[in-house]
Amino acid sequence: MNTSRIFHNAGLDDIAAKVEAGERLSLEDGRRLFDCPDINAVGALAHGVRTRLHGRNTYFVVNRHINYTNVCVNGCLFCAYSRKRADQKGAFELSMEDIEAKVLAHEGERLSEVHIVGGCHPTMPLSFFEAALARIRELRPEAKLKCFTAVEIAHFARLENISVHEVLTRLKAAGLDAMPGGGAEIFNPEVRNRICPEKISAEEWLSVAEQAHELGIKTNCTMLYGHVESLDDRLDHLDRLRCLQDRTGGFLCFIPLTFQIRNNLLGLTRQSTGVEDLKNMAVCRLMLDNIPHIKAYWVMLGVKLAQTALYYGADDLDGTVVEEKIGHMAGAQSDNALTRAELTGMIRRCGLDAVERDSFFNPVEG
Ligand code: V47
Ligand code: SF4
Repeated sequence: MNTSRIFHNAGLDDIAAKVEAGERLSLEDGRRLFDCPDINAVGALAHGVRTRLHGRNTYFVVNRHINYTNVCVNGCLFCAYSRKRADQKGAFELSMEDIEAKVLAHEGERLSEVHIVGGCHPTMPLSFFEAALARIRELRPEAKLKCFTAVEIAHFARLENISVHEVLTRLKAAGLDAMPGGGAEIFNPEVRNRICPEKISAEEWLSVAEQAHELGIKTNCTMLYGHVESLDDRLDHLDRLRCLQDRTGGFLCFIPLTFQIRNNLLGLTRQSTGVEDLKNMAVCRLMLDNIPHIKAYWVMLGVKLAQTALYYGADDLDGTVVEEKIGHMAGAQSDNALTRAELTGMIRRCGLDAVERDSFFNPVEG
């Protein structure tokens, strides 16, 4: 059966025509895609966009994650990773020496990215992070530094009693190249109030991202889904991201984060199904018409579903990761790390072309 027949049978003729013409989909179109029972038709539309943008190229990065602390003043109810106080069981704080040791692990292997995020610690000063970035730059000059979510940036500003602009300017001067996309969760204020009442608002998150973009700092963006939000909340979230992207063009990659249910304080016990994850991936690709890359984060999805998602709109798998904590403390079943060879094999065995990249999606010679 050809694809136009598939779209016709799924009642998606008009949406397929818009996608073909490169027209923006409305929120109603997005809702029809979510409600369409034919997951393969929705996936085929998204795969068409992914192929138009990237062909068979499928990106990955040789990176390592460093979580500098899980002590966090925010106490989001979905978060299994954080601890309110440093003396609580399971709480940790890395020293400069700990960070250096992590950066120097696997010293013989080229590292393209260091991804640093942590809790909003009540006392760790901005000067510590400036010194850490400068030290990592010295130890790993080849690596791009993708560090601190908008939530952490806003936290540093509050803690130091300075503006977000000043925090960003100082971190950029210390070596910050780009920022990861965490902390966006779901922008709807009622949902935010239920799942992370202490966290910065949607407006503040978007404002930090906008200020970073204005300073030439590219960022990623995320959506945490599969908890208490509705499908319309997801669409509102995607719409707010693409509206900011229209203004700044500063988002590189979007990562849908499927909620991991273990150890949450919301009483949620239902893990999203693979079908829901794939449908969501496809709808995100179709709605975010101005964000170049969509990531299938293997840590949260698991390797096999991440591979399948490469045919539902995703073009990136993130990377080697090494020592992921946030998803695993919430029950993610994936390994803690993949090697370059494993990632390359994972992609090639799906019939796609593996492209090793840096944080900006520039190809890196393997
Ligand atoms: O902001 C917390 C989420 C995020 C859970 O930018 C959870 O390249 C699922 O943003 N289940 C941090 N998700 C991770 C993140 C990220 C990861 C990889 C790459 C990039 C990138 C960004 O993790 C948090 C929060 O939204 N999170 N708890 C949970 N139980
Ligand atoms: Fe803190 Fe981030 Fe966990 Fe919220 S999600 S409690 S901000 S570490």
